Amino acid sequence: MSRRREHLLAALLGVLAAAVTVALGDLIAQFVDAGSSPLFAVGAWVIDIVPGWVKETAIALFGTGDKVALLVGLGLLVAILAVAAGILEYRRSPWGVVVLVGVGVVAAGAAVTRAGASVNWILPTAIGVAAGAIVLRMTTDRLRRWTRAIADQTPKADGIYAATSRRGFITAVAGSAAAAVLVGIAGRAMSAATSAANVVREAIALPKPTTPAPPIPAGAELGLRGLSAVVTSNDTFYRIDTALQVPRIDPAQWKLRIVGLVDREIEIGYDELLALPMTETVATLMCVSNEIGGNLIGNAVWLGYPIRELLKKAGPKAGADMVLSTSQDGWTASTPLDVLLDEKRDAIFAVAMNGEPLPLAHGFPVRMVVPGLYGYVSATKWVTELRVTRFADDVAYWTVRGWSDRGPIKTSSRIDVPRTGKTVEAGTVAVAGFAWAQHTGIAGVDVRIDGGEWVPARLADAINADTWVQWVYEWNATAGNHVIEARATDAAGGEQSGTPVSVIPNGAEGYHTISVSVA
Ligand SMILES: Nc1nc2c(c(=O)[nH]1)N[C@H]1C(S)=C(S)[C@@H](COP(=O)(O)O)O[C@H]1N2
Ligand SMILES: [Mo]
Repeated sequence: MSRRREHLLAALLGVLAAAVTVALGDLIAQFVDAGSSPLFAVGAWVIDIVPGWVKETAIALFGTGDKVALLVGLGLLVAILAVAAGILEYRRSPWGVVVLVGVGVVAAGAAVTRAGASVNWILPTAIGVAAGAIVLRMTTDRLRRWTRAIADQTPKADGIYAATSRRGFITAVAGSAAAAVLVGIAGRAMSAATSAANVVREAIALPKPTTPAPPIPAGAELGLRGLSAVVTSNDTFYRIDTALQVPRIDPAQWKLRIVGLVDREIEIGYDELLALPMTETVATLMCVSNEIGGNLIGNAVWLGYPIRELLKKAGPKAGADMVLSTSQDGWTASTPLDVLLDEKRDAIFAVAMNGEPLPLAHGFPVRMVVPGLYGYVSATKWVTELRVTRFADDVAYWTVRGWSDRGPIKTSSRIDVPRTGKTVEAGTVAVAGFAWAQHTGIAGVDVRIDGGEWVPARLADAINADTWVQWVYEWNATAGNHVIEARATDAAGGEQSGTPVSVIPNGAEGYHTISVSVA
């Protein structure tokens, strides 16, 4: 085979490996976050770092096609690098793989440094590069065997060896190419499904609340540096669920059914639900897996329809004591029936979160929000069915896995500032955090320094009894190392327990304790 032909084939193998890398990275990104796709992450990063004049020239040249131009440009760059990697791997293995990994490191770096990224954003690039490297190694190896077989032909083997090597090479290339195409199609199809769901979501006109929540008191937010905001934004709100792939539900297809021990079954669609009188409520959602001091807790303004109204219409039968809610993806939660029927509790089918239709990851189009219960026994996202039943007859997803069948939230507190391990200056130091006892309310927070006397902190204004409350304690800090603890007391007189208890089976207990050095 001619040198030229060898190099041409090696270059194509580089392009094939790059295609595998990009396609698989894009598919994995659909499970992590669309923004973590290697090509898009690098593109977004380039947009951020190029000087203003380059951007303006690009816009002047390509107009609104500037982003397409950028992606085409990046594609060309990737192609050049891929050709180089293919030839290098063929001639000087493992240098081609080194080039591939090097480009991967840059792309992964671009991905993790995106706004809102987490370490998981490395995964699409890492997995893509790993697969690309395997393809590059394997196919260049097959090419080498084939060309060697042609060169080595002895009279006896007479072409047979060369023919088998050729077949091996073609099989490897065709297999990898087919895989790249299939993976690429799957990734794009999934991405299209998400954008379709997002387009539908963005077009929704939310109804005005018939029962609006009272305005949030200005004094609810202390506005201290390092203290989380009293209302959590949608993009910083914690997310916990078993969904590997966020369900994408078309509201036009969505139906909620109420079945089981009821006088009459009920079925309602999304538009019918939106047409009902909506209640607005502020409530703090929390995960039972939240460790002491953890951040699996968030507070939002919800808009929705009271669950009790639909339950009353269905007419629960005597003997029923539980509602098993099921999500589109088959997850279940067991919620006490009396809690859902409570006239004084805003348990709702929520359609909006902080003034927006529910984000896909937070349960679009409809989820449950039940003040006072941990999420695993109440906050069903993508909810599609409520079965009125009995605790004796049905069990929920997490109950089977060792968690309690009931999960009222425990009175607790957290210290946000100073951060544990920090050094602060002597003098007045604001020690501040949150306390919560959803649906009971917070009566006070006490702080204790170095195991001394408990002293009261100042509470910010409460939004309502269903929300967490900020608190602050002006500490006169003296030089040395200190241990600070916080303890909440709820409006029913219940005091946060200081004896450490693990999160399983029904929520952590203990004081959040931090250590700081004062200089
Ligand atoms: N469909 C579905 N809903 C779910 C879950 C789930 O795994 N699947 N997890 C629950 C748990 S354990 C919690 S703590 C809350 C978290 O809600 P968030 O992700 O909106 O913060 O959702 C609840 N709803
Ligand atoms: Mo949870």
